[in-house]
Amino acid sequence: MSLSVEQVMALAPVIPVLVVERVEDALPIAQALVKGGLPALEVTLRTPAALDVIREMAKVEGAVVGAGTVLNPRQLDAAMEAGARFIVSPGLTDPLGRAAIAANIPFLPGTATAGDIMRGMDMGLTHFKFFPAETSGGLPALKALAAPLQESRFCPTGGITAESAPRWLAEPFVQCVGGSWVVPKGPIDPARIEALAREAAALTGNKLC
Ligand code: 3PG
Ligand code: 3PY
Repeated sequence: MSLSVEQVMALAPVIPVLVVERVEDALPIAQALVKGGLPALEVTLRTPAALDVIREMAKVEGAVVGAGTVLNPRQLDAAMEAGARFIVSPGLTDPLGRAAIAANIPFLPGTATAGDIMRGMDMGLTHFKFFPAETSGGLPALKALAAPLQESRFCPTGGITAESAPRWLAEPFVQCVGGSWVVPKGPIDPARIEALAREAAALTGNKLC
């Protein structure tokens, strides 16, 4: 079943950003995340194994596997061919934006300025990643950007933690956040990943955090 970008962003409050080096880690990681309540999985194309990791993770029941760090139309095609159901990029270029729209695949381009977002709006996009979220000015910056660009909805990513996520999720223009904290670096520990996923899946907006 194909989903809209809104539907992908509504699956859970957190989209785990995954950098997976070994194909054999794909199934245990995806199973633990889905079991913990995080079905939308962003597999970054930053390792030689990434496309095979997408293929493996796509076999996990309940997983909605997307590709991150997609930089150009060639990588978009490769990710879709591997089974990616949504596409995330660190920034928005014309060739990638047009290719994703033509392919009719949910696309979350990275934006950090009003010009980035306006370029996306010109293409008909309404949902954006805010990246790198903390170093681009954090929540005060996104609040200032969202005020004049009221139709836009965001998935802030970059420097967000389980502790800071509730502050972001409390804003009406934030649909979900992305982050790598749910799968700690090092040897895979499925029980720990599942526990971190469960905690992330339960996060809600909290202005007091
Ligand atoms: C990344 O670039 O890997 C993502 O933005 C996730 O960043 P994080 O490790 O700061 O969550
Ligand atoms: C991506 O992986 O698409 C990024 O922009 C970094 O999270």
